[in-house]
Amino acid sequence: MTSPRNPSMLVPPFSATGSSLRQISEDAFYVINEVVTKRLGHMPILKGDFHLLPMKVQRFVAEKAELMRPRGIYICDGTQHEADEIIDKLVERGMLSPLKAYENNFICRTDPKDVARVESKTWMVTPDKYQTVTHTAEGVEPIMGHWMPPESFGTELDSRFPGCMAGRIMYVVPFSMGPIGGPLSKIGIQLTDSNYVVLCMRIMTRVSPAVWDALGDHDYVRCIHSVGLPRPVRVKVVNHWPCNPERVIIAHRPAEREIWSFGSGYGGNSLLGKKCFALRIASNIARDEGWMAEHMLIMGVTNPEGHERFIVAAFPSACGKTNLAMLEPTVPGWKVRCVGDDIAWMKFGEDGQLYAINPENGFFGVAPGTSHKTNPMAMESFQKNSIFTNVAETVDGEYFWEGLEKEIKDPTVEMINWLGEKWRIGDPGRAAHPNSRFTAPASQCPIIHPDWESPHGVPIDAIIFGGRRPDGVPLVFETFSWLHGIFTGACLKSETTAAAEFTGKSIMHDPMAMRPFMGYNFGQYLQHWIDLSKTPEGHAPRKVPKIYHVNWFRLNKEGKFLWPGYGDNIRVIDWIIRRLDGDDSHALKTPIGYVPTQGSINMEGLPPVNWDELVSVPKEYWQEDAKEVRKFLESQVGIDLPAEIRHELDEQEKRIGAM
Ligand code: GTP
Ligand code: SPV
Ligand code: MN
Repeated sequence: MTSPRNPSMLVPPFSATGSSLRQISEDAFYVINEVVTKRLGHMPILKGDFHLLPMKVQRFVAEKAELMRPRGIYICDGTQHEADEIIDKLVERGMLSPLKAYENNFICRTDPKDVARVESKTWMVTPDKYQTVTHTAEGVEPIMGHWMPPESFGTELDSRFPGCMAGRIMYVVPFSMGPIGGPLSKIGIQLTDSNYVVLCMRIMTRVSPAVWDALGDHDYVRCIHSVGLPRPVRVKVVNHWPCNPERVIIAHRPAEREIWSFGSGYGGNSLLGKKCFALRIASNIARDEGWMAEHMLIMGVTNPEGHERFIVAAFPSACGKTNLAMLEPTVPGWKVRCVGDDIAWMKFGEDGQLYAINPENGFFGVAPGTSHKTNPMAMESFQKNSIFTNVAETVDGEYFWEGLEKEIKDPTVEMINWLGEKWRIGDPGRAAHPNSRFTAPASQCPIIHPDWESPHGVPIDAIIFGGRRPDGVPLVFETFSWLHGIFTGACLKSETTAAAEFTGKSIMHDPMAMRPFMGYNFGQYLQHWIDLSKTPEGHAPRKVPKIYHVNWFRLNKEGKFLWPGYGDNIRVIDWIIRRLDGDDSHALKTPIGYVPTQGSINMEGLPPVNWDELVSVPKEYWQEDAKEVRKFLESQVGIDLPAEIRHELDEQEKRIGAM
């Protein structure tokens, strides 16, 4: 199938099914090294020394260059000098513009067709369908995992990748997820024809020649990305943002540790270290190696007595991870320090304690709603060296988005909105796209934890799940056990947000906040969680963290949030930490878990809060929920549902039935 947009793309000899996946064998590579070099002769090495790359990388690069036919190869070193060079070029071309009010900050607008992850075009490719998805009931489409058979994948690749970089530069980006060389870290190499992606990868991951040295005999994840618009371009490129929205595909081959992404330059579609590698591929590696790759923030919380605890929290996209990770406590004496805001890789140590690292190097955060009032630490993080995508820009060279109305110097100032139109506060339409983002180095966060780059990670004492739940779900509850906690995570639901392609609001299941990022069969994933709590023979007993559920988003009858949220969430964390410390005097047992008793959450200094509504566990709501959850787990997970979780389902149903 040739793309009507790109008639020039299908170049022989790449027309046969599966040829995009052709690999040069190691032996053959040595023999044809010269040939490869000759082939590469048509593609000048614009920067770096190809022959100094590890041999297996040379092979990967040569193979893919031959397939995608860029006009040159550029081996990135991740330096500031390199970034400056690329930025200058992009500014000249009009793709980036400097935000003059800050130091080294840039703004960019995408093609309005390329603004978020595209779940419907994101696939896992495995020989057996049930490696990717669960055995759902007859006629029920699985919502966790999106399977494509290898044969179709070959065809899809062949209709896109051959010649797809024609006339563009192929950047080779060596990166580490986690501190370079760390025991929990992993290496990736991304090939991309997007210089915006190069700039963002440099912020979001550790891009450095040191990665080549760390690689040694280790495996690495092969990341292949193209905006999918070879030159000469026969369509109008909008906002100097090349992409090919009709032809988008983001496909993962977990067994091969390989990611193929085509047609989009945006976020999780193109910064392949993030969701594609650190969650979908890494969850596969983690299962094989006995650890966990989760969609979780990591925070260190110090109480007024000076004792620090580390907590991870899994909320679906755009449900408050970045905000909680950098929370500025409204209660005196408390201190929060950020280890990570989106992804946690966790492993039980020899001492039986669970440790977590943040595999990322930066924040790719939701801009709207971020302000000095809601998240001052994020604001401080992006005052320099950051990239803003799809926000508005004032004539004074400042960024603007919904939520900054009260902080902007001149509220009547003229702006260019994310669509490139003149705009002022009060005008119809929006300043920024709801999924507009800032990309900022984590090291610039004033409260980044001193151990955030500790190669061994930080010790985790609690896991929190949460989502946007306008009705029925209390502010916080503690689950009864590790298994009940896993069950609660498996039943996680949230209102849809703009972080994916959804429009309109509805409550959707998002198990473990991993629905869009599930790398393998969800039943096996739950089993993996269960198995991890079991102590291997001859080892120190495993200490499993306590598991909680929070909901900052419950609404009153007028549709207003019942809880102030943001910095006041420390009050909930305080309760959680007192529970961890063994104080059980402040909790009421309900069928879904322990909820705080009145007075057990510090409300000092808060405007009046409707406590009863905030923490109630309404009988009708939960009886309905119990039915819905049974139907969900039975139809979606079916025979793959671990017996232990089925037991939790039965028990919770009984408890709710007896309400
Ligand atoms: P991803 O980067 O997509 O994974 O999102 P995230 O989970 O990091 O969400 P983030 O912290 O960026 O918050 C998303 C939106 O939720 C922002 O508009 C926030 O202002 C809003 N938000 C975050 N925390 C709270 C809260 O406690 N209460 C309320 N009402 N809104 C919140
Ligand atoms: C999310 O959607 O959970 C994000 C943004 O963190 S993206 O990187 O686009 O996936
Ligand atoms: Mn996320």
